[in-house]
Amino acid sequence: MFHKILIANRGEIACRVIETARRLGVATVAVYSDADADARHVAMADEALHIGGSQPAQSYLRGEVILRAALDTGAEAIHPGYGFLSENPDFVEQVKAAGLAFIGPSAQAIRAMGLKDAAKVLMEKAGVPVVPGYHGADQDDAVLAREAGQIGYPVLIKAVAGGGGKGMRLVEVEGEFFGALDSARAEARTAFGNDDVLVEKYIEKPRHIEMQVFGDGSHAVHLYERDCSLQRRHQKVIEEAPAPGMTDEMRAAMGAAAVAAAEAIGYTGAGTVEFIVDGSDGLKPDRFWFMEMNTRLQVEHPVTEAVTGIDLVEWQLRVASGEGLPASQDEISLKGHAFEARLYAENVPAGFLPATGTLTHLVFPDGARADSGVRAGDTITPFYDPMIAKIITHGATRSAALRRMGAALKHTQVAGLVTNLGFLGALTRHEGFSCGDVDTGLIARDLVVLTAATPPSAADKALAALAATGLLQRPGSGFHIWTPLRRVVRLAFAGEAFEVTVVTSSADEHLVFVDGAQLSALCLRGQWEIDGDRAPAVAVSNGVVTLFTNAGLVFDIIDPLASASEGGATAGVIEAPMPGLVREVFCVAGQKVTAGERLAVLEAMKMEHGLTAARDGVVAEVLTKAGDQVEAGAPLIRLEEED
Ligand code: MV4
Repeated sequence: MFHKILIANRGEIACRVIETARRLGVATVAVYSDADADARHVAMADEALHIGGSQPAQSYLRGEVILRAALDTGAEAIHPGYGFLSENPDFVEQVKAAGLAFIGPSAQAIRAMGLKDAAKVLMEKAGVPVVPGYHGADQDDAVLAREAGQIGYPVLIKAVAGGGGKGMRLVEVEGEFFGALDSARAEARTAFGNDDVLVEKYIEKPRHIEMQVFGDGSHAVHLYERDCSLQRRHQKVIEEAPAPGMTDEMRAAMGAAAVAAAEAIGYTGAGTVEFIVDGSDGLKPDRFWFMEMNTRLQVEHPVTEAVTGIDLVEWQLRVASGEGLPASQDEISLKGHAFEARLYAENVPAGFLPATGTLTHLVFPDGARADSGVRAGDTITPFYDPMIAKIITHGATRSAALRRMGAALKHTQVAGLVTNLGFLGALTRHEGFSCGDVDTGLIARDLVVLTAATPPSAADKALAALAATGLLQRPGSGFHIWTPLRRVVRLAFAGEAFEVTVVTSSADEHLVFVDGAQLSALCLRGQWEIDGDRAPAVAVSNGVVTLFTNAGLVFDIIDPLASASEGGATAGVIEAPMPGLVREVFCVAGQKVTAGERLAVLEAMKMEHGLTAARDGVVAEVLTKAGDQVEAGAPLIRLEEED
């Protein structure tokens, strides 16, 4: 076993590898870019080296700098994670030429699977079923068109150097072929510098089922399948193991094909053989075809770990350090069911646009595994994949595991930026998905209902208002109000402003008026209840209130400190509606003031807020001065009683 390894990656996978290495007593070296100087993986590693600028090309793709870092720190091996250099055969060769181990496959195996056409030829020779089609060297337009006609429409044109849908075009009828061919070639040329294509019969309503394999260079085993059909634009959203509806016969056939594929290229390490499956009439052993092989550990590997009880990173370290396969096929068993949901910083209503920002709050629930590269306070930057975490649940059955996933997502708390948490939750409640009826078109077909936003209830708005004024955070804070105090709070949800009136009779009891409703807010033994219902957790930061319900309801505080006006006939009192620093006082005793006139400025929640007079009157007392730190409810200015 190695004594020290360098992880040539970042984010959750770097953290994940470090965790296993630490458990095995292997020292770790992290590398980081400018943007990742304070990242979690840097903090977790035993050593960390800066390798360059934030853009991947300036850091995580700089093989020579990373190799130098490994040599300088005495690392014996490099773990590439996924993405970046993980499938770069030249890097593999450089690592090995420097006398270090690459924790992954050989350069030859990566090259063998790098081009789809060559990979398919290899697979046919190995007896692995490949999709009916043409993957020859002759790229003449007329030849390709003739082949497409012989295959029979619909066909798929695919870039041989492609992956993840890039350079791929579906052609339904002959008349569309040449246009689609030009378009696919143009995209492939731009994306891969290689515009060779192949043509395949399009498998209608396909499922994406992949087999985890592990090889020691001569033999390979499989660790069962994963179903990754829940995708949006070729980005996996929720993955699961095993595949719904899988039969023993089908699994045996797919497992044998995957092992044959791995052994055909002398595969070493963790790999995934992807199949496209015609699930239109259930899973049949004669209806799956080789798609491609991913010569790396994949993002979704945790679901395989959950159902097999095997730590794939441990296997990677053990086999890369010279051990044989840690288990025989018979020793690998399947237990229960697992799901993985990919939690992303993305603006779902805006078409899943990647989002950036600082995580002001991030809490994962018990009962689920959460692989994350970030913590509360960290920033999701535009330089890298905006993944926040992978949430993994396991159960004895698919429904138990899915229920646990639904609960885990419900109790995942994220604030500070927009996420796809609501979308993930909606998927776990999707009827078709819930009963295992999955295919790669599911999300596209039901996107509208899956991305529908849940508007806040009156109780949600009431809770947000209490939080905005600081009253929620300070139940029983001991201040006494001699008369009920009335506050008007202005908030906005999804850009739509609304007002909430809070009438406070004690620190633990408020009446809240919103949307024409009157609600009671009570704090009993430290737990708030709105109209008798337990209130969800809340976070307030930077003028934003986040309710951790419905995947996170986010309210902007428009003016949390609208004038605190008097209820009843006694003199008006301007109070500090939340703890803060008195920045300025604009009035003195005896001064005439008018309703709405700004009398002081309080700095709270990193914002400055004007405190205004609720009515015309004369200042009776100024009870504070600039520089005072004041508690919520502290009286600051008192107006003379009205005649
Ligand atoms: C296919 C296919 C159907 N028939 N090939 C998508 C990217 C890469 N993994 C290969 N992919 C597919 N290849 C044949 N012959 C369906 C997919 C596919 C897919 C296609 C269109 C839209 C979404 C998709 C999601 C997963 C797989």
